[in-house]
Amino acid sequence: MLKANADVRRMLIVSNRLPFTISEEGGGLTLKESGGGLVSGLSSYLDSLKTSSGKSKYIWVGWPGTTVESDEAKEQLKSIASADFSAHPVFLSEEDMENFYLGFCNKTIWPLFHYFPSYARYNNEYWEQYKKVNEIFCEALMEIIKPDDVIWVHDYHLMLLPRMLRDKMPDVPIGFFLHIPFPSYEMFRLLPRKWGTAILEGLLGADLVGFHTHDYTQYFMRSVLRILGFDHNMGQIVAHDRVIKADTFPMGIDFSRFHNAALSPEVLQEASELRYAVQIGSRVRDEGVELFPHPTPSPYTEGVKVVLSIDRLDYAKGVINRLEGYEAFLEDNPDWHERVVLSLLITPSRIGVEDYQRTKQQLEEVVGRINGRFGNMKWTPVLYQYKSLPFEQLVALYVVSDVALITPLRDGMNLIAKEYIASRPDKTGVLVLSEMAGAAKELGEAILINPNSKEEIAEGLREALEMPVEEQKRRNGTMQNRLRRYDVVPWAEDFIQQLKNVKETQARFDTKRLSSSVREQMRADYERARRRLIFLDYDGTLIKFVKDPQQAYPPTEVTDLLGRLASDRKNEVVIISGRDKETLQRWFGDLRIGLVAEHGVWIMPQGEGWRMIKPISNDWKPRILPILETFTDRLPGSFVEEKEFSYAWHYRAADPEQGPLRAKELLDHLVDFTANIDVQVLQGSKVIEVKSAGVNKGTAGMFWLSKDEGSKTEDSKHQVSTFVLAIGDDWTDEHLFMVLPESAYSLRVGITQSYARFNLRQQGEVISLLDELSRHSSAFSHESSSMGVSL
Ligand code: GDG
Repeated sequence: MLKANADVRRMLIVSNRLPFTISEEGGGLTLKESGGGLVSGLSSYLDSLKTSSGKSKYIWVGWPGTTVESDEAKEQLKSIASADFSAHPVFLSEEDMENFYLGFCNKTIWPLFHYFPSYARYNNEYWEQYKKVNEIFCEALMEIIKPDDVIWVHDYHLMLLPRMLRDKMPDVPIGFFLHIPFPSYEMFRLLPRKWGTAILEGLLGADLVGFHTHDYTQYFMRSVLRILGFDHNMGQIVAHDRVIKADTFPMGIDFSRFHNAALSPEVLQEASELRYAVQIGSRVRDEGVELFPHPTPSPYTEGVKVVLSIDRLDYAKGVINRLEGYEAFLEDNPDWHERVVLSLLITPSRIGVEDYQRTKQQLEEVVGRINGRFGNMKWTPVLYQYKSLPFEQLVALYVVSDVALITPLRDGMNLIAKEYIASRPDKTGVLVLSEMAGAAKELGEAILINPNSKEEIAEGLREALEMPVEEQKRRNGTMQNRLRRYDVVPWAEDFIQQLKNVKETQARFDTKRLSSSVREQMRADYERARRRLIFLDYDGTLIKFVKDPQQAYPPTEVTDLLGRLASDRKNEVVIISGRDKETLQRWFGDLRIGLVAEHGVWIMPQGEGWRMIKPISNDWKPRILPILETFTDRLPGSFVEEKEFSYAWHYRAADPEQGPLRAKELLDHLVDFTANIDVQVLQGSKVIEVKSAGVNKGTAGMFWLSKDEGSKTEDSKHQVSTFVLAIGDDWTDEHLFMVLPESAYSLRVGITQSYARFNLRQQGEVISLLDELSRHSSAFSHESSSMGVSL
């Protein structure tokens, strides 16, 4: 069984980059741990996945960050990566990376998913390369994967991988987590349809798809509905033949790592030096305790404050807006001149993408403008660094900063905001945070601003700088408690636990799934039976649904199959449908089978004419029709089908979101309206039926079943009398399932709760099952018809 802490199963973590950088020293390769949110975040969780003997129970699979040419170097790297980092490298050439990483990942997906559609390039070569690299990852995984492994795929570089793996490993647990926003449908649909479809299908190859916020999860499910047509119920999606879950897991940080580092002597020393270096004051206060006595008095006034800004170089991080907000703040608040500095740290990133280089130039221009405009010999308003700092220096920056100003235009989560709060052991400091960052959903006590408004940034900054210490502590205390509780280990454990739950849900459905042993038994019972009664629903059971029900006439494959079954004289085949009797007559009239129309209003035993089981009236029809017509007018793509004793309001061809809403409204309306009329209102698959009460598929089925009572004979040897099989796909078939004898084989198509004894995953399985039975008919029973019970 898959356990949350995975001490039984091995975990394969798959991400674009492995958590180290490679350098060549003395002719050999040296691997050094690299930073980054995912890496630093996950490492403490992964540490918990060690056996008692210290052996890792995980393998990290990804690109090692550089092109490795020779086979010898590849082997060397493989063995060092495995020994030192428990990692398995995926080798990619520079050309692979060009169109894949710099291309599709960072010029198509990244801008689009961060709401920069004008930056997005739609280049077919990028797409082809994206597919190819996902395949390369799949092959690399197949080299090491074992059936008992748990796979956790990370981020937008590998959205096709879950499906590719699923095709090769149908049962292996696969989780996928997206670290960036999933955009709204309007943005996602900008992708060419073929790509968008493949990406969604790719993700649905996983068992669990996770996002940082509820909005991203909802947007994903909306795209799945609108593009693939799969609806969801509380995040559970039944796609093709599997249950998949989409859910929200706001990623946590390694809280104590930052918190403890902020108290460590090395970091405090570093912070003290920083404070001295920027000459902004002589002390960091920890509830009144002086931590850093300063050797010389500061040239600045006592109250000088540091405002922190740290980001990877990225246009989505909103650094230019931030600088403009800071500029507006300095403009509006001359009293703050010389009393505040903005410490701007930009970490190099995606060097080869032009949009990033442009962003760098622009932001450097604005830094120059602000310093030139407001600065003087004593004061540099923006202290700018373009580099990556070691961990201790990073935390030291968090420690010395009175305010963190984080204003991304879009950000999946933003870990810097969380790390800043965690690195304030005395609970002072103020976080000014963009409401466009996923982190804003959890950090409501921060000053939330809209990053598109420099006025809001300026005002937020002023409020932060003037916030009383008690208020700072109150807010940070609440945020720290939250971040401490749901830090990265519970986050990862929660994800893996949910993955386990999905697997259990799938297994529950699988227990009702027609297994090969039950199928074997069914075949044996079928063969031995003296008489066989086979009830088959039509739409969704014998054929797939189509948008226009009149186009759903039976293909030859189906009529041939029914003909074959019916030609065995032991068999009585009954099509039991909601359709009108004329259509059924036209389509199946030539076959030697029984028919039931309008959900049981009309029956036609084989070789006889149509008749009603009991007299029913249709006086109610003129009152119902106007209601249905009104709803038809209001929902393009819907229409009313009139039958003798019923109406069907179809909405399969309507908008997939609006359709169910209107259907619910109509249903409520009809239930109220028909309270005193002798009709029943049924909800089928994308159809609402109103029909005369008193008959249903169950009452119709009873007609054939009760005939059987009179003719019951038991084979003395096998104790088998009538073999009853019923297959249907929607809840109108449940009426039939309910009246069947216990020994009957009742099968519901689709993964859903049912009175049926067994589930078939998809419509195609109905055909193969009947085909198999019909071949048994032809092999064993045709010529023995004289032995059968006469029908
Ligand atoms: C993506 C999503 C989401 C930064 N500079 C230095 C440094 N860092 C570390 C920080 C932090 C990480 O890098 C940055 O994480 P972010 O969350 O801010 O942003 P992305 O890199 O864009 O990450 C983002 C994240 O994935 C996780 O799901 O939150 O929305 O875009 O951990 O500490 N670390 C060191 N020196 C630096 O100079 N040592």
